[in-house]
Amino acid sequence: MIEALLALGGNVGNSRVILDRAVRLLCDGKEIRLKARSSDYLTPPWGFKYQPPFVNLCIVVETTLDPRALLERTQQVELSLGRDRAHEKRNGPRTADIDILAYDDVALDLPNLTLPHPRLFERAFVLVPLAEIAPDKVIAGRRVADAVRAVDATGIEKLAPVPKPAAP
Ligand code: A4P
Ligand code: MG
Repeated sequence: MIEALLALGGNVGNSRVILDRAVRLLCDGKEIRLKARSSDYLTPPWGFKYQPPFVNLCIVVETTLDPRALLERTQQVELSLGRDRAHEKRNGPRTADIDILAYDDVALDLPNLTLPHPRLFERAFVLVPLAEIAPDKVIAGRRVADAVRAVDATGIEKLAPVPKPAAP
């Protein structure tokens, strides 16, 4: 089993419900096991500003899949949740985006997969949830808890857990 860190985000539809489904679809308990999950965060849109706020979260998983197979699996989950890459604008609205932030200490630069994720350290919407569950993780020589202090986290709001329906 290899440890991988993933970031999820979305701002179309009921993002908390959609991203919760994404985590459950992805982490089947066999090839991908959920080790830790951050809170959900409401985050101001980054990049293209004129769109609704996003919900973001991060997870730590253990997996038997190699990096390419893991990417394939994340893209299958995005599609099954209604993501339509053909009609999306870069940095624009989407139902569910799943990025692989890091896969063990692997460094990779393939046409469709760069590891660690090249824009990870610019993004408070990734670093804030990641620092909640993996503050001591070192990625590309940087400790997550240090990296989060270097970004502007203005407007990022930690959301309370979604209440579970009361038992009958
Ligand atoms: N790809 C390469 N490396 C990776 C990796 N490590 N993990 C390739 C995942 N994918 C990777 O991705 C484009 C291509 O990147 C894929 O085909 C894959 O082979 P994509 O998901 O289609 O496009 P993208 O995610 O829009 O690209 P990018 O540049 O990563 O954009 P963002 O930032 O993910 O854009 N604001 C807030 N607050 N929260 C957000 O979650 N997200 C975006 C979306 C914009 N603004 C946001 C948020
Ligand atoms: Mg993506």
